[in-house]
Amino acid sequence: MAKHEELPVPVFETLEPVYGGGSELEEAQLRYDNLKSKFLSIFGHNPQLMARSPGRVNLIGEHIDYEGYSVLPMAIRQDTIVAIRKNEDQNVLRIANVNDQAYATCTYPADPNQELDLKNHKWGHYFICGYKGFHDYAKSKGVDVGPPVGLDVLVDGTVPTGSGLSSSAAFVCSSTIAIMAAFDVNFPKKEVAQLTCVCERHIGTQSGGMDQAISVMGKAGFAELIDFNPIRATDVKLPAGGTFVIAHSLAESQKAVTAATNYNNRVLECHLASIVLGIKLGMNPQEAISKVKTLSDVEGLCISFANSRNSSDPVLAVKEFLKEEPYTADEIEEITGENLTSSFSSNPAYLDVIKVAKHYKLHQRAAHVYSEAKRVHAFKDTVSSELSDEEKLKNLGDLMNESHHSCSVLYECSCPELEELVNISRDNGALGARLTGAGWGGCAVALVKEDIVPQFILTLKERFYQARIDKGLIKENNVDLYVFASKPSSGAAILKF
Ligand code: NG1
Repeated sequence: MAKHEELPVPVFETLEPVYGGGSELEEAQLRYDNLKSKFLSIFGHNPQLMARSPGRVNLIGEHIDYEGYSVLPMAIRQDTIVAIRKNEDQNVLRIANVNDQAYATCTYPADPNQELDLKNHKWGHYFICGYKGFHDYAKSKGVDVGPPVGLDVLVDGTVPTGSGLSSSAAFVCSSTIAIMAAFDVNFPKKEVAQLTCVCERHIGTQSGGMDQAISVMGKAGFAELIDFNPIRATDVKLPAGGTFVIAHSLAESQKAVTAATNYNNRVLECHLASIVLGIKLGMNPQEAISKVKTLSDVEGLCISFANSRNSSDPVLAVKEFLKEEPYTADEIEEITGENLTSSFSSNPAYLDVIKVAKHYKLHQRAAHVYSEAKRVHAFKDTVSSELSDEEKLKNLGDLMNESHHSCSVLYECSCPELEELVNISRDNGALGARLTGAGWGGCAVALVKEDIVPQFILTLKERFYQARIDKGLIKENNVDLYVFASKPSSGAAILKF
């Protein structure tokens, strides 16, 4: 039997296989009906098909996907649906949103080689990432999709934006899959995961691939251990009796806008840490600059060093060879023998980071990455161990707490609102709680025993959200959009009714 990741994106004619039954199915039915009738009234014809791709919550393994390490997320029920139709009469891409108050219709040329104007950020840019990505990939595979044609597109998203739940990947993946299906193509899921990871980088972030992989390959009832190079998904059945509660800190993390000081800054710090470690562990500086890209590239050298001290922990090399005080650019250039700007002249995202960075915390970032990578495997091993469900849940909670500490102290990607939320969660019965996704705002995820979930959510409402409702930050009737229990949901699908 073909492996899960080698299968094409599934095509369904009904909504049940995606949304199950009950109230979720009813809600979904309403959304699809609404999408279809709006499409008709905006564009004057029915959509050819629809594609949906979900958001995700990462359970453990933060900021390590771009370093080549496995992560353990699950798909959530919130998703983005893209309705699409080829329009040969118009040579433009017309991208509308059901929420037209917040997202005005965008128009782009049909040329797949167009460049995105990143200084003028528009929500439709994410669709164009998928559009460019599909065309580039089809070309690289020798698939002839004919000359560019116009597309009419209507989008409906329920993944809260800037929340660390991957609204961007849900949008890029559903767009790419809708475009792919509109051109009568269906690549295997692992190829879609890879191409969407690469094409989302057109938006300016150096995305690692976790979000697209889980969005495309998620499975109802399972979290997934996602490995990279090559991309692979392994089902992880979570122990009975525990539920993940997702809670929004209400601090919005605008990843594309803050990339130079936050997300891409950390990617560059890890890259620099790996080059410096490579050199300290015997590599020639030129070779390190040209060959070493990630901390996983030098993990073998770090482990060999650790072995000489009767350990297998790469963090030992970090402690030995990377100083705790931040490095200045001059200090790094002295080690590498090359100017930072010329080392990374082909990477505009890095150049933006270098322009504004005061210093680089190599020790802390590398210590986080190596220790977090280990926690992912400890999490997976706990789940498949012989322990009782009760013991498993306790251990998973402890690992989540350790992960949060590392994100907060070593990776510095938390914020006061997330700290408050995590502390309230732990004080009120969570077995573990941590920020999820990129951080600097967005959501926390807490592991909570099933029987206390309603009480737990109520307490969060009282202790965290009420004050924010009083300040007018959110509306009382909307609070369920910001705090909810989540089950592992299904991945991307094409819907042809
Ligand atoms: P979110 O939380 O969706 O911004 C980002 C990256 C992931 C991963 C996490 C941190 C993108 C699209 N996603 O996720 O690849 O690096 O941060 O673990 O850039």
